[in-house]
Amino acid sequence: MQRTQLSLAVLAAVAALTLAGCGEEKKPEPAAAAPAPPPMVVKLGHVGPLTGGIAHLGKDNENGARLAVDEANAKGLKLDGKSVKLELVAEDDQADPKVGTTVAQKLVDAKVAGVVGHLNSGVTIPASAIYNQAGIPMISGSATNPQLTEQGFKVVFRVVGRDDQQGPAIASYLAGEVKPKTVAVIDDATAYGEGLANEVEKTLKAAGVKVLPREKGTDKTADFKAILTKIKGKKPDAVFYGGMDATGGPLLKQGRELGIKAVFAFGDGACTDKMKELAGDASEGLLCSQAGLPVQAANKKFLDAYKAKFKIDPILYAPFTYDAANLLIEAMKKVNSSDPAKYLPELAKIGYDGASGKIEFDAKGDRKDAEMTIFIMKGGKIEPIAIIKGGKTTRFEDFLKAAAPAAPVADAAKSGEPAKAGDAPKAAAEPAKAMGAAKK
Ligand code: ABU
Repeated sequence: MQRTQLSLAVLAAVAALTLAGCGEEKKPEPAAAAPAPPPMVVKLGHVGPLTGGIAHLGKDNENGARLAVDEANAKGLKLDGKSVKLELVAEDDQADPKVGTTVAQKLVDAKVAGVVGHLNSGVTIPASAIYNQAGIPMISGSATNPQLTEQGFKVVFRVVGRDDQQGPAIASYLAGEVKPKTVAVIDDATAYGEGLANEVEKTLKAAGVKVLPREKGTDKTADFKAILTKIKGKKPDAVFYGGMDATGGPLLKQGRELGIKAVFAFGDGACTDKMKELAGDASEGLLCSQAGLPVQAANKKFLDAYKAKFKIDPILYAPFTYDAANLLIEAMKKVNSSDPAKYLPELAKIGYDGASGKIEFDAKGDRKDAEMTIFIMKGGKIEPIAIIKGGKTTRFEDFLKAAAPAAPVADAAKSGEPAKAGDAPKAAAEPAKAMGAAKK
């Protein structure tokens, strides 16, 4: 036994000496590199109608917000020393106030850090109370009813103008250029449609224009023939409709089919190229307004990026929802935090150069100095005629020249050609001249 132990000890010593001699001393394994911690996920909500008659506008809004989020992620975002991945939580409010409050609560429960939306004023206003209760900032890129920012909610912002700016702008155009004696006003009984129609009526009456008793549809009306037949008998020179393009298209088509020759004028919700698809040739000569700069005046970087990502052009509010999402992100970056309580004060005082121009908010959360645009439908496309800002009217052609001298100019803007609608009253050749009542 002793001999065996001795032999083993000798063998071990020889082996150790041999290894040492060969320089094969066992080195400690290097510690494996620690995996990078996963990025902190910050959720941003987007809400708009993704189903129903104006789903195309809801999707356009969502695309704008998604582009901003994807760009920020691609660039890389760090808050408080941590890598951040933004996640867009997109919800469908079906343009319905009840559904809107349900999905607003869903977003609050999902702990989103901010919300872009909603699209419709009638949905945004009740939903805003839920975000306000939860202290979550929300920015609408399209809701124009003044009441939204008159509620005194500190979390509420919008990057478009208000209908008490838009209504006077389109009504002043009508009164000053089309010079109607009598105007029929129809609305869709929503907060937006009715509110805008009220503003238009007020301005027309102040300009001495006779306004017929109000006619009403809904945001789902498909057949306006009874209303239009009644209106036709009163021979108005112009018809104003407060509503969205999904109902404005059929209204215009049916109006022309019934032989109404009046100039038709709509607000922003029905100021899209979709009118050609919905109303066909009846859409030619339509006048309409937008409570912001036209989509074609959005910056090139945005327009190119949108087209590259979604393979279509933006429709209406996408530059505004893009800006809204970027505003939330910028405010977070400024305070190095996605905590709404920390970045909200920064958002309220932000100055930001967006796709839709320079953005600052007033004390109510409204966009300061929002532009209003007047358009005409020509050759199946809505084309900007004039921009109104701070009470000053600029022909779109001149606006573009001032902004970017080499920018291409739309045909209608070049000619300054006014509305033509069948045998409608002739408008003046200088569309911008009589406007200027667009101040809040
Ligand atoms: N601004 C027109 C469409 C959205 C809204 O209801 O206000």
